[in-house]
Amino acid sequence: MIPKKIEAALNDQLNFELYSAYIYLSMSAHLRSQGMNGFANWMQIQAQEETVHGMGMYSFIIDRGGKVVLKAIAQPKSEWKTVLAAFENVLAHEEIVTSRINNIAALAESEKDFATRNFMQWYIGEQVEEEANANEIINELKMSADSKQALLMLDREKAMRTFVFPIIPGGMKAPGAAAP
Ligand code: OFO
Repeated sequence: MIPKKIEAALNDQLNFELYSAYIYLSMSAHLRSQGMNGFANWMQIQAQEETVHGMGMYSFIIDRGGKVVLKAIAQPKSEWKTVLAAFENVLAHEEIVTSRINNIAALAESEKDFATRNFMQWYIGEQVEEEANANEIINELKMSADSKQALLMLDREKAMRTFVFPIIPGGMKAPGAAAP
């Protein structure tokens, strides 16, 4: 049985992951309105990944005998001055997510809930990747600061990103995956 404190923390983080999805979907919509369809594609895929991150927590809470309680998702911003500003927002947001994930892992340790501590390990690794990805794109955008042509090339490159279902040990199985 999952400790109540952990159940509450995971339900909060489930909400925050869906909020992340909402932010990135909003960025995607904004970027499309600016004709930046490649960056918009990148953000849309990011939103899909965040939904799976949230669903990982959804499945884990249930598998541990807890109850999922869905809360309201906060309204995200809908405008960013530049593509760079949007990606700086991504990085700032992911840094918040990292600290929340670390806090849950620390709580699981203090509660001696090693199943949750083990489950959180995937998210800890994922956050390293999330921050690195945002940093990389911020650097690319800064390097292309004065060149519309460079920005267009980056936009075309980001159009190539495709969705790969994240496999989270202990989380939701990929659609169509064989039952264990
Ligand atoms: Fe779920 O990693 Fe971003 O928020």
